[in-house]
Amino acid sequence: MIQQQKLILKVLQGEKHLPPPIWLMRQAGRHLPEYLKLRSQAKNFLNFCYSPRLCVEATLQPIRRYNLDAAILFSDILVIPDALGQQVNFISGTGPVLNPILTVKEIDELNLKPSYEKLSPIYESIEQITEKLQNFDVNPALIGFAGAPWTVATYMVEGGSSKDYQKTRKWAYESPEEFSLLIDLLVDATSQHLIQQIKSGIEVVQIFDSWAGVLSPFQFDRWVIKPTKKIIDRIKLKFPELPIIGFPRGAGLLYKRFIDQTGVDAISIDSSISLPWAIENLQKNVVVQGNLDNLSLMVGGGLMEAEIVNILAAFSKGPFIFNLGHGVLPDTPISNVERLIKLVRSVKND
Ligand code: 1CP
Repeated sequence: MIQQQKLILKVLQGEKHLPPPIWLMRQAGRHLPEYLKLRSQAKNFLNFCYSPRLCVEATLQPIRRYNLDAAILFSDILVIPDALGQQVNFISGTGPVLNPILTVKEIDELNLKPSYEKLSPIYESIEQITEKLQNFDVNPALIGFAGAPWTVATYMVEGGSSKDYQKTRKWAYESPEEFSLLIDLLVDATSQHLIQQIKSGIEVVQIFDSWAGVLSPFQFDRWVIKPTKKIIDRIKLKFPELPIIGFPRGAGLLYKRFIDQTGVDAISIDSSISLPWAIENLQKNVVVQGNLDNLSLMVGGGLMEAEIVNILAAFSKGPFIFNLGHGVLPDTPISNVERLIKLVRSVKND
């Protein structure tokens, strides 16, 4: 049987489609009761990510429940520091805790390449998910991902989550040559990891730069645009047709420079971006994805519905993928997600 090309892949090639395809950042995990149940089967979060049985199931859970147009591989951006030999722990109630990297000596002590042995269960999971996705009616595509070097570096240097990223930003100002050793290492590791994901069956890549918005424009060029462009160039050299979505969250007006200079096929916009500005400056050149406020989804009701209608009306004239401005929050009611999907899928071509 010849399968029709997947809707989200058509849109990523620049086709306009109503209703638009929909998937949600962080659709797996946290807000799903079935995930919380599954999660209790592994003590340690990274072990969960490295178990094909658990990873495959967590990836498929939101597809079974919501019939979305894409599944996103269940994994984490911090598998890269872990595979580079940095100690990474996820502590419940606290979040990730890493042994901070603060000197060139500590950068030198990292592995030059991410350990294939550590990451290979992820590639094995991708093969299994690809096979299982063929059994779903909506024909969902499989999205792979990695954190962008800047965002991953903030965790490696701060030793976990941060409010102001002071140590990382300070290092980048005080000694850009030293800091670039870490960024370059991450460019290599991230490119390899994404290429291996694609070889295993991933159909779309998203690069999460969740903390891109804390950099000044000059620093943004150096630590967000340039490393991202290098990763994209390396992927495109091997897989020129494979669509890549960039997500430099919080970049504001710099989103324009990001799409002009990195070579992304699509741009995921956060909720702060004005719709007319995005149509004029982004959607004319690339596919746009976004940008419902994740808090609006959590609260639901009439205001959420008005926002959804606005977003749909604004982006309907070009290629568009419905998504949030950031990931689904843990306390989001299932019924709000169901309402969102129903509303998006009820849009008609006029
Ligand atoms: O025990 C648990 O269940 C841990 C919670 C959890 C989950 C479910 C973490 C810890 N990571 C994940 C999965 C995850 N992380 C996915 C796959 C699930 C899906 O998308 O459906 C993805 C794509 C990520 C990506 C990720 N991890 C990002 C980028 C996206 C974003 O939300 O900004 C970031 C910044 C992380 C780091 C991370 N992982 C986990 C925590 C608690 C954190 C720190 C977040 C912070 O600093 O605010």
